[in-house]
Amino acid sequence: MRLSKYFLPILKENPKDAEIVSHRLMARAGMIKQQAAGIYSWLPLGKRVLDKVCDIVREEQNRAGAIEILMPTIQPSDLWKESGRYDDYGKEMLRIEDRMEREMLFGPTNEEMVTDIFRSYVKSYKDLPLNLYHIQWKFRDERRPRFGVMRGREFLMKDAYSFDLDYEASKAAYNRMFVSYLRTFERCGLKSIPMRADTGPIGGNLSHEFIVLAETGESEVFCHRDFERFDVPPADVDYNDDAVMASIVEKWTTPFAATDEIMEKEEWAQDAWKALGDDAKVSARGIEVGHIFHFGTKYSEPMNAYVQGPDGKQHFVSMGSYGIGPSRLLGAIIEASHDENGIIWPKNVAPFDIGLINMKPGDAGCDAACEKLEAALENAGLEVLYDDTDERAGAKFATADLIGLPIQVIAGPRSVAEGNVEIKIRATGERETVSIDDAINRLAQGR
Ligand code: 5CA
Repeated sequence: MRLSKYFLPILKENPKDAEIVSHRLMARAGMIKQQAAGIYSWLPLGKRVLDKVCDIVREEQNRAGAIEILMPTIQPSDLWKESGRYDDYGKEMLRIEDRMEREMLFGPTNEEMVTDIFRSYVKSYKDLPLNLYHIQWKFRDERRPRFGVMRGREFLMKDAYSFDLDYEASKAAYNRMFVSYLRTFERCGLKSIPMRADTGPIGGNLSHEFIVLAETGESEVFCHRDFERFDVPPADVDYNDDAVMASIVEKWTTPFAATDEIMEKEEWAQDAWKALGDDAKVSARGIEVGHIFHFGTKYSEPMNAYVQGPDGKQHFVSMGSYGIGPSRLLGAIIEASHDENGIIWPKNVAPFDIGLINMKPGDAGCDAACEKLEAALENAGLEVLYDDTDERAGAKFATADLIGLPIQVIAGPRSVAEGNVEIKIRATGERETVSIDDAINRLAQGR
């Protein structure tokens, strides 16, 4: 992609209301534009990263056996009246009336709708287990939308819903999602810690939040230092083996970890925290990037979602729901990975792999070198953003650091005359002069 033909509206100033670094950097790097409180347009650079995060989320959901569907953003109120949540949800729910004066709403979550899909088609335990997910925009009329995409009113959510015959099977489904979350966040370049959590309006009595530690996190969290050295399960972990899944969950839930809400409410948590030695204690702020719930028959009973069991009797299905906020994840990734000059994208979610900087467009040598590099790197399957604009070199460097592509390749007239370019690693600032052919070979091979 040539920058001269791209749409990358860089801002020089920080937006006034941007309290945290990820919000400032996303706005300045031309990733998002606020349209109303907590409502954003996604500009090309932001959209690319959002898509990459969604691809990772999708791959890991599929790997764990979940099946993708797409439910609408607008829902009829009837389903929510069946579950009893239409009144419970209060002002966070955006209620809409259509032209026939029917009560509709912009979905804040989809437990009711997916339960309706399930009960319409599934009648036998033989069709279980089933886990359906979608990645869709949600709306919650948050009292205090803030921190950019981190606490939006309109935000993207991956929400999965599992259906099983009984508690045991449902717990196995919960464990599969638990493991897939560890993998998902790690692939996004984040270390997440699962913590016992409050269930709020979703309900149920078993729930974990996946928390990324960051100074600007909204919740205060408490956990054991052991988490720092835990390895995330590999891609070929066997999701079909319930015992393997249970042992991973056991490992990751044994050291103490809890959010402030749990600490306030539960005496056992306060006692467990007090019992920890000072050197084992990590008390920090964290960002909730995922939240999983087991709530059994909370929705299946009032909504009559049951299957015929092996005993010939009808059983209300046991359910769980599993959320990730891809839009919030972008903020969390930037909070965890930036410096004073801008964003530092982890490789897997970077909007482009390489920023190619032509320091003197119009110079025959620079143009030829850049064109050669652009073509060769793209042929090798790398995504290149080629800065062929007439900006000053200083402004180009500042933009490259701000948008945070992992590698910069810099072509200036003097080095190009000697057949060389400079490679700069964004994360470390390391620079190296190499021949153009070496640069192509090394970058194409990912070295
Ligand atoms: N139905 C359940 C799980 S599918 C549910 O709604 N869970 S939730 O309320 O915890 O939200 C799931 C995830 O969505 C959160 O972990 C968070 O990553 C994201 N999320 C929730 N509210 C917001 C918000 N206002 N802005 C951005 N992301 C949000």
